[in-house]
Amino acid sequence: MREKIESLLEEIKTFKAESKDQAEEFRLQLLSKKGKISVLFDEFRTVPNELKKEIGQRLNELRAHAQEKLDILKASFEDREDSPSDLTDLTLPAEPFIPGTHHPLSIIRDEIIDIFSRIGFTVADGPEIEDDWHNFSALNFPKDHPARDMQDTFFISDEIALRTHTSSVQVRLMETTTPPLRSIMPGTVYRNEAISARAHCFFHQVEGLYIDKDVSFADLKQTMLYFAQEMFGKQTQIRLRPSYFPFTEPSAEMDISCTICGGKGCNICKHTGWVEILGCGMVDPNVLENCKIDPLIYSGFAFGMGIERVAMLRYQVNDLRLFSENDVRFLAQFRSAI
Ligand code: 2NM
Repeated sequence: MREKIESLLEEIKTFKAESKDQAEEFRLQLLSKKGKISVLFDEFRTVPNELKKEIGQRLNELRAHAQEKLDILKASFEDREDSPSDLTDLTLPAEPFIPGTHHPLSIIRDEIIDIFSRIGFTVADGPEIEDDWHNFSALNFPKDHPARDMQDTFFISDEIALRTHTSSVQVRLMETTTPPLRSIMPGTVYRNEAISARAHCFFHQVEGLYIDKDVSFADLKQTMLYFAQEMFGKQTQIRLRPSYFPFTEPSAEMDISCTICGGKGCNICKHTGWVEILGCGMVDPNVLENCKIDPLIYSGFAFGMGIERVAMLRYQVNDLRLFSENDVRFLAQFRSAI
């Protein structure tokens, strides 16, 4: 009997539990009703009377020992569940937090909004799925204009298409607002084109509109010069070339002095010293009339630019597809100043 008690004591001392389950196993083997200690208590009845006092004492000590060991094991596993394990070193420096970046088109769009908001332009928004009136008819596009062709525009039905420019938002604004009005419209536009380094089936535009009494071409020119110098630097020069758009008369295309070579001639400007940046003009009186604005009282200018084009010049990106491929090696290079 003594030897059995001693060997069990040794067993308890050396027992190691790695988990809650193993602690429970310890309880079952030693302390349960059919466990090794209970068996010893049963055997105790056969111990001769003169030894009962000593053996009884040893048995009680053995049980207390086992119970104490079990309590310690249980406590250690409960602790581990809601407090850091021994492996957590709270003095280590924190994991570095790597912030994301803004998309280059978002950075440029926000800069354009910022530049125009400083001279009183608000931002307007409208639907990307448009009807024929807002995308074409109100804007003075003749019925047989090539832009109305299936080859150039994504039609959803006879009357409904994906907008091909954000001028449709300007029509909505003119229809619902009495001048003066001064807004820019940033947004995605869609054209049915084969995808290449220079063209895509969708791109991003900012168009602007200013209508009031006595708005002149001089106002347009000065506003465009202000924009070019804010976006590309104070030394930037502009030049306007006569052009044609259905919704403006007169119309012009605007070049800026090449930001790369400063006008001396390089690959970007194809050795001309100038790069095209936007289209603009005085809003055609037909358009004003279509939008219930009296062209005898009011006049206005409008302009439109591709955000991709501005971003390509600012960041010297030579392939339009990079903007929509979501390659992080490209995107991670852009950090917004704002
Ligand atoms: C351009 C170029 C020139 C333009 C005109 C209008 C509206 F609605 F007032 F008629 N919105 N945008 C416009 C004028 C757009 O983009 C190259």
